[in-house]
Amino acid sequence: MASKTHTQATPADKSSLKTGAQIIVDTLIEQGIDTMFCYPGGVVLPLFDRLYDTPIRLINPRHEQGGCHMADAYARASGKVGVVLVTSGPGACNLVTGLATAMMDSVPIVALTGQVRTELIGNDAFQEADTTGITRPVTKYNCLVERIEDLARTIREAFYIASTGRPGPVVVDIPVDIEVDKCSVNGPAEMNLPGYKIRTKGNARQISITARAINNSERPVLYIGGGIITANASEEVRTLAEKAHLPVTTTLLGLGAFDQRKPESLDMLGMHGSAYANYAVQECDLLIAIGARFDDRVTGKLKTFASGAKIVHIDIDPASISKNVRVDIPVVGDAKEILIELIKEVEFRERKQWFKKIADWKKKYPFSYDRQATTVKPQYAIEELCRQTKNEAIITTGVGQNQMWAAQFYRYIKPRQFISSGGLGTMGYGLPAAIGAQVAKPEATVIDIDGDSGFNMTMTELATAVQYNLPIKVCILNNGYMGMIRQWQELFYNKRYSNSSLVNPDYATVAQAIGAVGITVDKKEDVAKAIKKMLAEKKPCVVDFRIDREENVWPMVAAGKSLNEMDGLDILESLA
Ligand SMILES: Cc1ncc(C[n+]2csc(CCOP(=O)(O)OP(=O)(O)O)c2C)c(N)n1
Ligand SMILES: [Mg+2]
Repeated sequence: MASKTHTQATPADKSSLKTGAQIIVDTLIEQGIDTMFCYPGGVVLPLFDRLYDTPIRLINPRHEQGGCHMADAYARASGKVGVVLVTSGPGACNLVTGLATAMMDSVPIVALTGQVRTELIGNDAFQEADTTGITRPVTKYNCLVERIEDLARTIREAFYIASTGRPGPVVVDIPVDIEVDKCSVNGPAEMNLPGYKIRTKGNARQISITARAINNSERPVLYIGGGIITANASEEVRTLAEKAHLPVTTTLLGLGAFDQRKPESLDMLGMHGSAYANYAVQECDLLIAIGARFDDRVTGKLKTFASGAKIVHIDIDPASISKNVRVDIPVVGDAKEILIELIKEVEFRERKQWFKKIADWKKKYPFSYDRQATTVKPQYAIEELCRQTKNEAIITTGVGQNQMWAAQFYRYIKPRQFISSGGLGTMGYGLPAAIGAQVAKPEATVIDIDGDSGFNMTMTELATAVQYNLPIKVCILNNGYMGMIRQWQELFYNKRYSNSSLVNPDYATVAQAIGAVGITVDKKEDVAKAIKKMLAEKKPCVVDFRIDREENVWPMVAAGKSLNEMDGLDILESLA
């Protein structure tokens, strides 16, 4: 690779000559980056060579998808931007699922991808892929760096775009010749984003109208999503709920944004949400949505969703207002800033009848399961996990039944505690997410509650946890099925279990072969002591819970049904 020298129009005495790789490293350090998830390849070797001498911690996943999920969970657990670095072609292509996962859940990631030499782009060069073309629909922003003079500015812009407004993943594609070229650098490059504007301060009039609507409401419900966690606005939500006396339900991604032990908590709403949250939403006269996006798993049939309610929507993203559900009072801006203003104007109201009605629903239809059963019930394992970790662990999940039981039976008390792929529903997320969260929070107990099938997808990352001595725990709720698929086939396809049963390896043996600890639990009476042993382990530890194979998740709003048309209520009622 021939090295070229470029100069910027700056006085030579104040500037210094740097390679592109050095500029990247300096910009990353300037951005406060201390950890990166990266996988090498030919076109990123100049950069890896520079990174070798920096204090930045480099974590090497076993697959780029895993690395991207690690960066994603690192961001969710810490509130910082997750950074991933991969090579061109196959490396960049392997990021796609991870980027789409982050995009759907508004998670800030900066992905640096190597690209073939500028002169070879478009030539079907070795390991060439059109990375910006491939990743455009799954990123908030992406670009190819075409001149070394643009490099520092572009990376700064990437961090800014990823982390501001509604956050999301950003890809910066860097041809290898730009890594080795030299450029004279004079101070930090200024960002240039004239078209990118973020409004954080909410309209004062709209906020007053919202406050009045709350003060007049007899049957309000606060419906909060992951945006509350992103905006670090949990404290403000608690103050609002207490001051105005509002019941609070959260989305899957909102879990942890409101302490579920509090009396105002309605727990999660939606397809597998609580009956009391779903009924309350359907019967409320005012629905105040904050940092949530009316996802179809939340609303059920749109036509009948909260049909008697006036709807307030507070969100940083103007594009999400009235996208799925018509909103009466929109307030665009940062949730925390808006809540601070809103709190000043709301008044306490008793709402005795409303809270009595909610208490009755709670009593009649609690989340429940057969506690007398002699088999290992997944819900019992999670309740025991919650008890032994005192509600304090960081929980990551797979997708499917395991994810829904983790949402229903662990009780979350603080933000950034529940880390799950909500929007995309990416199986295989749980294990790499646990690794990313553990890197971000070395002192925390981090547990992946996973499905057998989801674990199968990325279990190779257990070797990453072993290599970096990360004491993550994995609880596989092993039903030998793609359980959620089997549940749908049982209910809607006449029990024809087409392609949904699995022949699995012995996970404890697999864990041991990789250098982790493996435990198998096939008796109910062994659950508590296995969890105790797992929590005391310093090594990564996998517990294979051989659960009741045909256990279902209840309640369930079947696809296309209204939120109040839940199946399984008779089961919950009989177990209450
Ligand atoms: C990558 C990916 N492929 C397919 C699906 C569709 N899907 C949703 S849940 C599920 C089954 C999950 O099985 P398992 O991981 O064992 O979890 P369980 O439901 O049994 O707890 C499948 C295949 C998905 N969500 N993600
Ligand atoms: Mg399963």
